[in-house]
This record gives sequence, C-alpha cells and structure tokens, in this order.
Amino acid sequence: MPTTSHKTEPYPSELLARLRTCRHLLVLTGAGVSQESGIPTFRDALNGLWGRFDPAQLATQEAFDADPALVWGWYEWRRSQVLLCEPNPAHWAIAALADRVPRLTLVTQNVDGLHQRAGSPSVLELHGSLHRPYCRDCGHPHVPADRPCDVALEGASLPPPRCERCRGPIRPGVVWFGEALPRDVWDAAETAARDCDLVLVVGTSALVYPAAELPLTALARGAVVVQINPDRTDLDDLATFRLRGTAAQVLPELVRQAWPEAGFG
Ligand code: BV8
Ligand code: ZN
Repeated sequence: MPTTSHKTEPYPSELLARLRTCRHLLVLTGAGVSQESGIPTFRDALNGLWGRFDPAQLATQEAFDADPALVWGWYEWRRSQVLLCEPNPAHWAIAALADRVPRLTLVTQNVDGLHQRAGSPSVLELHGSLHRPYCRDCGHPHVPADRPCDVALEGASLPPPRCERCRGPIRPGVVWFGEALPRDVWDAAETAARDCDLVLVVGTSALVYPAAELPLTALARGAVVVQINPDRTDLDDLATFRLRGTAAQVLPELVRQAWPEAGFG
C-alpha cells in the first residue's frame, strides 16, 4: 500500500472512503502530536528528552525513591512547559473527527493534557498525566497549581510537597517504566483495538509497550492501520497506509479531504 507524502495530494481515495465510512475509529497518539505545540518528543535525535536526560534517573520508582527532589523538579519543569503551550491543528483535527465518525476512541501516550484542551471529549491516557500528581504512600490525589511553577527550571531540584493526609511525598501522576498502566484505561484501549475498523497512529515511535501492541491487535483483527509520521518507524512495514508529514500538516488535510463539504479549518 502507498506511502503518501504530505505534499502529494490528494490522499488515496480508498483511505478517504474508509475514513468516511468507518464504524469505530481508534486514534493512538504519541509525543509527535504535541511536537508542533513546542513540547519536545522523547526519542528525537536532536531535541528528544531521552537524548538529554537519562530515563533510569528520572522516570522510574527507584529514581524517585533515591532522589525525590531531582525527579519532582524535572516533572514540575515539564508541567510548567506544557502549561505555557497551546494545542495545535493536529489536536483540533482529532477533536473534530469525533463529530464526523459514529464512534471514536482516542488513546494517548502523552501526559500533557493537550487533547483535552483542544476539546476531545474523552481521552484514554495510557501513561497518566502531569496534571494529576498523587501521594506515593497512600495514593491520595494532590491538586497542582494551574499555573507554571515559577521556580521550576530545567535540571533544578525541587522537594515534592507532602501529602495532606499522611505526609508522604507527592509523586508525578505519570506511569513510569516498570509500572503497570491503569487497569481500566488499558482494558478500554485494548477493547477498542479489538473492535475498531480503522486506526490512525500519530506521532509515536511505537517502541514502548504495551501501548505499541494496540495497532498490532487491531491489524490482527482486520482493521486498516494508517501511520502518520514524518519519519520511518517499525510500524511502517505493517501499516496499510503511510502518510509522511507532521501531524499538524497531515491531520487537518485528511479531515478536509475526507469531508470537503464540512469546510474544516
Ligand atoms: C510495563 C511517562 C509491566 C512518563 C513513559 C526491557 C527492559 C525494561 C523494560 C522493558 C523492556 N522491554 C519492554 C519493557 C517494558 C517497558 C518498555 O516498553 N520499554 C521500552 C522502552 C523497551 N514498558 C513499561 O515499563 C510499561 N510498563 O510494561 O509494566 C507491569 C505489569 C504489571 C505490573 C507491573 C509492571 C510502562 C511504560 C510507560 C513509560 N512511561 N512516559 C514521562 O512522560 O516522563 S514512556 C515515554 O515513551 C513517553 O512518555 C511516551 O509516552 C512513550 C512513547 O513515546 P512516543 O510518544 O512514541 O515518543 P517518541 O519520542 O518515542 O517518538 C516520537 C515520534 O513522533 C517519532 O516517531 C517521531 O518521528 C514522531 N514525530 C516527531 N515530530 C512529529 C512526529 N510525528 C508527527 N508530527 C510531528 N511534528
Ligand atoms: Zn498520603
């Protein structure tokens, strides 16, 4: 099946027809969907977070237990960055899709909350959220300030707040490596992967499991899988269609071409 560059218009008519007539659309997003909002991805060679920071020292329970201030400071810096960013046309196009297909399940690996801010009504956040920290010891939620933390700087340590219930340290509300994904969220995502007939995989390297299983599950059940990414990933060899371009280029154009009468954007 074809690889279509963003500049090669129009998109394949078979893909547009599939999108217009699909019964249940699954959209799986990764860091690439927020890249054009100014939020760095993880594995990008130039600016990726994991090129500059070591995930073993920041994104594991062991790291938090060893140096809570280092880890909390880093996540407050990221949360502050996100609060200064806005959703981009890719987030808006995904929100618009929910009004155009009979059923849409949006599953994200992102922890930034930008899909919700763009108006997506329901989002399955596989890896949690920067905006929902909770107590490490008793799980009690902690309500963060809804403004950027003015002392959070890249690489700066910041002692975590204490739980109002048990005085335990507050930890970021994300799923770290080696931690289980939230059971109900994962079950809903997997059920959607089994049921959907079309999947848009947007801006993910598809390297982190179990999230990367979702398109494979859908493929095995006969769904059409569309890969939207400026670069190659391992999923390219399996995807039914590949749209080469950035999320903010491709997604609005895809909505416009599939529903020209609705005049999106
Ligand atoms: C689990 C939250 C079991 C925190 C993240 C070997 C050793 C150790 C572990 C493992 C192993 N093999 C497998 C594992 C398991 C591990 C895993 O998969 N590791 C990988 C790396 C090998 N998984 C886990 O540990 C998971 N848990 O398995 O639990 C269990 C079961 C029961 C009980 C206990 C335990 C938990 C994984 C969650 C990790 N948390 N993040 C935080 O944010 O700090 S992961 C991290 O990667 C990110 O947060 C993100 O969510 C995730 C996925 O990354 P992507 O979103 O894909 O981003 P990436 O940078 O990679 O790619 C960006 C893409 O965008 C690129 O393709 C690029 O081309 C494209 N792009 C760039 N610009 C654009 C664009 N696309 C479109 N438009 C653009 N403009
Ligand atoms: Zn507590």
